[in-house]
Amino acid sequence: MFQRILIANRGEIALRVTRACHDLGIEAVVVYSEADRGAPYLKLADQAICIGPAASAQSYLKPANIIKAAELANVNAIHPGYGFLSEKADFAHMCRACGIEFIGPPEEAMRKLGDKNEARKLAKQAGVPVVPGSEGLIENEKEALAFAEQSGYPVLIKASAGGGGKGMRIARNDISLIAGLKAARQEAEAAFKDGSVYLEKYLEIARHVEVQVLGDQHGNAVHLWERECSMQRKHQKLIEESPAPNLPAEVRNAMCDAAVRLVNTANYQNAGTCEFLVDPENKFYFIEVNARIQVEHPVTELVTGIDLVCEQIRIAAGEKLRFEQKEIVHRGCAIECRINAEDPVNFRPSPGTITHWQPPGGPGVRLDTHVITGYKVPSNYDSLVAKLLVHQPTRPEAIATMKRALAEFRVEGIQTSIALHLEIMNTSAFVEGAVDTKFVERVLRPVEGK
Ligand code: MV4
Repeated sequence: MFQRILIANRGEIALRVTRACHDLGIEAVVVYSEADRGAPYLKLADQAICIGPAASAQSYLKPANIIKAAELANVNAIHPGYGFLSEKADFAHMCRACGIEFIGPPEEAMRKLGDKNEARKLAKQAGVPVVPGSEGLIENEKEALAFAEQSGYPVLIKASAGGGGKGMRIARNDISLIAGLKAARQEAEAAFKDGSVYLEKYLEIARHVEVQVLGDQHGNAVHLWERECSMQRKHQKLIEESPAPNLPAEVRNAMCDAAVRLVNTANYQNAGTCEFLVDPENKFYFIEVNARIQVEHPVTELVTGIDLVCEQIRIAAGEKLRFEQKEIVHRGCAIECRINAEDPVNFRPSPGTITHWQPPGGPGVRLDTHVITGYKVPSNYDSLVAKLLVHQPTRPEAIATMKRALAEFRVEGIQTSIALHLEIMNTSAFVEGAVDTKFVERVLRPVEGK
């Protein structure tokens, strides 16, 4: 097992990984930018090293700075958390080339799955259903028009290198298809230096359900059931839960089995997530793989009792998975509300100093946060300040506990999404589990004229 790990991240996930290290008797070295200097969570690590100025591009996103810190602290491994360098195959390669284990998948699996067109090919190979789409990349307008002719509109243009909605365009006719093709290419070229795109039939109404997987270095892979992640706005998730409400058992089992087949086909290792769309007929379609630990991983920890970050570390250290599929039992219902420092009306970030912080607690409640009273939320990074989770035997009980916890939660000095979450918990469509990716704009913030 590793003696010392460097955590190449910040905020709540840096603290989450610090705690996993300490649970395993490993020293945690955390890095910080000048904007995070003096942050209270840094004191919980065994060592903290400054890696540069506030701008992510000059600190958390700078491989050379991270590796330098790792060599200075003489660590055995680097945990990238989520975001930042977590899905950069080049960074994983650099770490391992320097004799430092990257706590994540093999470089090859990251490269293959990071390319969404390649991931689609792998899924097909594994017998995993994908959204009807183009055979491969779209080279010209003629190919695009031919696919649209054959499948019918609407179609969705997707960037191979994309993710989280970047380089995506909906086309509802030939004109918008041709314009969208150009726009998506340009956006993807600018953002990822890769303008390649492919087409899918656009599913107007869909739920977003993802399956948590773990694979070890010895060819063993398991799933840890699913998370319903449809509650989002502008590609930022708001609420995640498990099990996915109103998902028939046979669909759920087939989706989880499909995720494991894909993991095996891709020779995937460590923690990962297979994302699916589920249409109104409960047909599921693979869309992409997230080759990292995700923000919402604690939802799965609550319903399975498995510490995913500890398992990531054990897997990277070469240990065999400690459980078989049949031993992974899903118990009860877990819900997570992402608490952001944001304006409740326009959802814009609301950074600043937290003058009062009174966290909720009690039975069935877990709060993952790096925040304490007096903490200053920097304006340089994303606005997540806490993840409020509940775990109860049934969904109605989980919702009741979430309402109790949200009502207890007091934050002053900044604006937060706490009230928004309370509103959602009191919305009948949410209570019924009638969620899809357009829930927020349709039910909560109906846009005039839409
Ligand atoms: C789709 C889709 C409908 N049809 N693909 C959004 C980001 C990327 N992860 C894939 N996304 C979607 N792909 C087809 N063929 C709808 C979305 C989508 C979405 C997916 C998951 C969560 C939120 C979403 C919000 C808008 C659109």
